[in-house]
Amino acid sequence: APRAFINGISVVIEPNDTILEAARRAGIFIPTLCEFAALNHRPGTCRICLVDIDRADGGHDIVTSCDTKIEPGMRIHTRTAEVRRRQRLQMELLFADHDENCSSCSRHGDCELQKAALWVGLEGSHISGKYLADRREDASAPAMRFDGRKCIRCLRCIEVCRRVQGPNVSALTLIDTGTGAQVGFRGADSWGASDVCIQCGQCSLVCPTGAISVRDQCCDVFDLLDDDSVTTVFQIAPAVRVAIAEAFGLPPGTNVEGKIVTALKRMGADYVMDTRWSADVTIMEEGTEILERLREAKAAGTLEKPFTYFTSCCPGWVNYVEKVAPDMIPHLSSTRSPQAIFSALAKTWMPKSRELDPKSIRVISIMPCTAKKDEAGRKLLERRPGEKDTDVVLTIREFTRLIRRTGLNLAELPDTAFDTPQMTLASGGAQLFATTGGVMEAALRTMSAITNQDPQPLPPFEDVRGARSIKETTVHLGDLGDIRVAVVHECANVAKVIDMVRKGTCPYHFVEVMACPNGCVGGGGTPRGRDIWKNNLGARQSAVYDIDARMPIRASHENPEVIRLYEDFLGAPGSRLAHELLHCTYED
Ligand code: HC1
Ligand code: SF4
Repeated sequence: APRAFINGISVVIEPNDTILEAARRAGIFIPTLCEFAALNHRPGTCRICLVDIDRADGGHDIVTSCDTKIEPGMRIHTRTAEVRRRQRLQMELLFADHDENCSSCSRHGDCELQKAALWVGLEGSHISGKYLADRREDASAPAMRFDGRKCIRCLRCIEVCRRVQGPNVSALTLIDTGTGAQVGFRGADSWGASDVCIQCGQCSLVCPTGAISVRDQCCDVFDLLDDDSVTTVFQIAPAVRVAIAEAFGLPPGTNVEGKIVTALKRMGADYVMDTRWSADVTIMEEGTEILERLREAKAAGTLEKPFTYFTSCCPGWVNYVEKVAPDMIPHLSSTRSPQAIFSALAKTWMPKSRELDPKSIRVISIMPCTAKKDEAGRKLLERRPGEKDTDVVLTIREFTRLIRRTGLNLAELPDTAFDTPQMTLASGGAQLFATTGGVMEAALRTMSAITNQDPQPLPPFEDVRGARSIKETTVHLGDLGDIRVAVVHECANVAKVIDMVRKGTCPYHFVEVMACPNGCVGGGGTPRGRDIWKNNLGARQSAVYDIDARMPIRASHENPEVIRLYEDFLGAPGSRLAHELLHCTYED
């Protein structure tokens, strides 16, 4: 195989290798900043990854290693005095146009720019902030925040948005030119006015600095915890327990459910409960809704040419439908998400069954998701004008800050059980919600048990497991016969399905869509870091399947605390009260 020499070490060259790629394969470190391997992104804008190449005439070329092809016989040096001098200069120039206000930055303690400064041995930032261009700050969006004075124009955010959510979203774009060049919002003056951004937060996961962050609501939660007249009810999303570990130095996928409960109890939480319980309720409502539609179609003889129904628990996907594919609104299930169902019942059933003052209750959800903040603010989910069922949503990253601000280290905490089986006890199916394919698998367990009158827990629906972008399977549902379903994650992949629905050629009766990579375990509110994005999702997904396999109840309809909800309060799935509290309409 052809070879070259880096720092005197002979390295193998693969076709089309850049110097950076060959170096990495050989375990030789070159500092980089704008480059992002998981997106195959190397815009060459930061110019930190400089190396020195010996020329045949005895001279030297200093080049960027991320976009320079490595040639056989090349002699490359990564740490010459000249390379280090230029890297430091490059770094100083980046800081000249950076608001280096680290103490209040969202990236404090976890900043790629600071890391790069360390790598190049920055000695002093003599011109830091001296040439700060007039860049915007934007706090107009429900979840996402932009601070252009922290942006280093690596363009990762623009790339991740286009790649994950597709060209119909592509909400971020480069505006202006020269020194004024900055990230802006396609077709809009502000983030809040964007009619394509779905608030999924993927951009915040890849941003190297504090330029893109999430509205921080930690203080809102401390205020509620401090207020003696308030009953705080926390709900923990299915994905949170397996997606926070990295933030406290634990291996990805570690289940820290019991530690989360301990942390919240030490903060003074009144009730710590589980969104998985309401995920089981979602399955009861959605399953009943879909089965009813399928029975109607069978009676009308139209089952062969299905009317496709989509799940509606992912708020990024719901935003996508409303913003870029509103003709799909009639295809969305009317069932609210588990977050919204939990909150509606915490404000209605819970005070009744526990003799609490409903006015004292505040619901705080801990979510892997940024778009859940947006969902919580939806007008169409208000029972009375201005009254929100979900009071505050904290992403995992905010929750991490909340824990640190309380002086706790999650990794060292003992386990505590959730408060109560009521509004907590869950099936394995509910845990599956955290991964792509999980809502579908949970729904299939219940729908097939009901229609096939099979009391046994079902084997795994292997075809909807894993991380392929589109998965499909056929299930036999009693006298309804064979029903076709599909599972999609990342909105970029859903365009094909929508296209088929529009053309009348879609073969699926029921489709699950999650906007984020691998579903909620890859949500925009999960721990961020260059080596985390996409790389840790497999471990989190396996943890989800593992928890499900160990749970005593596997299917939503077998959950005694769900059965009790219907006996005690709602009557039956799809009842009038269930419709009033657990279903919704969408914004046309
Ligand atoms: Fe999700 Fe859901 S699974 S959307 O991915 O349906 O956020 O975890 O809480 O609501 O249950 C997120 C996760 C979450 C809802 C549930
Ligand atoms: Fe400091 Fe990094 Fe924030 Fe810039 S982005 S202010 S360097 S912590």
